[in-house]
Amino acid sequence: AGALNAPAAHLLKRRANSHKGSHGTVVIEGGAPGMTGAALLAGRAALAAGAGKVHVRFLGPAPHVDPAAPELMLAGAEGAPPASAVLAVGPGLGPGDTATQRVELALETTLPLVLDADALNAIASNRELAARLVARASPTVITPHPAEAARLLGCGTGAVQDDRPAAVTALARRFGCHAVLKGSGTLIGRPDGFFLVNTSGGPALAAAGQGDVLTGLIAALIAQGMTVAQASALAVHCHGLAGDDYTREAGGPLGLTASMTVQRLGRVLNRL
Ligand code: NPW
Ligand code: AMP
Ligand code: MG
Repeated sequence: AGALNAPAAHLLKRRANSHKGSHGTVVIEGGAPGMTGAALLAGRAALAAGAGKVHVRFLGPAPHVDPAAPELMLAGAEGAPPASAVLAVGPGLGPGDTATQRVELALETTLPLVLDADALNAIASNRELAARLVARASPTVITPHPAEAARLLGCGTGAVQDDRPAAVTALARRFGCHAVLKGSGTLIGRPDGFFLVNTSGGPALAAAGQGDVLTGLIAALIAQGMTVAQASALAVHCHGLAGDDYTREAGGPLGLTASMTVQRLGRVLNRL
């Protein structure tokens, strides 16, 4: 996935006179009560991956500031989102009518869209939302882990894991979008059935919030000019490299938190 996407990495090279407006605005929606951290992790990852500006919109009361990333702009998710290059919905979004409504509104926009976590669970449990995703013409990527993929496909997690290439192909074909089937050997599928296999990453990434970081990373690469397909593959590859770097330096996979992965994104991306 990394080698095939080397040309896309050039989009991250900065002109000497670039400014924050050159690097795109990301909007993240999620962070229901009890899962505020998921949306914050996605937002922090988007900043760390070079997005010009990042708004995080919460389903519950918004924190006034993220002390670990005061650069983030935080607000409630009601109403229309601010103008942006890309919208990512799902980290910590939670269940319920408000979550469903956010996914519905996101599908109506013409923005590139990253759908993760509870946005996927909403689509899996609502035929109307699933039909809207299928009908969506603008670039979209869904990023399920195996259990979320199973919900989307109406099968068990075991069936997904028994034939992951078949599962990623089914997801991309059924929903007419790009699909990232996460887990060991993440697969990145296109609607036409072509898929890439990622070889970076390992069990250091098997930790809470790592998927939320990946969502913010994909969104940041789209904001900086990559297509959804390029951003998905390169983000998965780089997320894995951050895990591999940690494992090498720490002498093993234990101890990498999602917050630590965020701190490593700049180094990994600058290396491309
Ligand atoms: P098992 O246990 O094997 O049967 P859920 P979630 C499976 C937010 N978060 N390979 C596994 O099933 C998210 O953004 C908030 C195989 C596992 O138990 C969501 O909005 C955080 N199986 C919400 O929580 C930090 C795999 O899926 C089950 C697998 C719920 O998301 C955490 C869990 O899936 C979290 O990100 C793999 N590689 N990976 C925060 N700090 O605010 C997963 N599974 O039930 O969809 O729950 O992923 O925790
Ligand atoms: P989530 O379950 O949504 O938090 O996503 C977990 C993230 O960590 C995904 O990007 C997975 O591909 C990655 N991950 C988890 N476990 C492994 C593993 N054993 N090997 C490689 N990547 C993993
Ligand atoms: Mg997740």
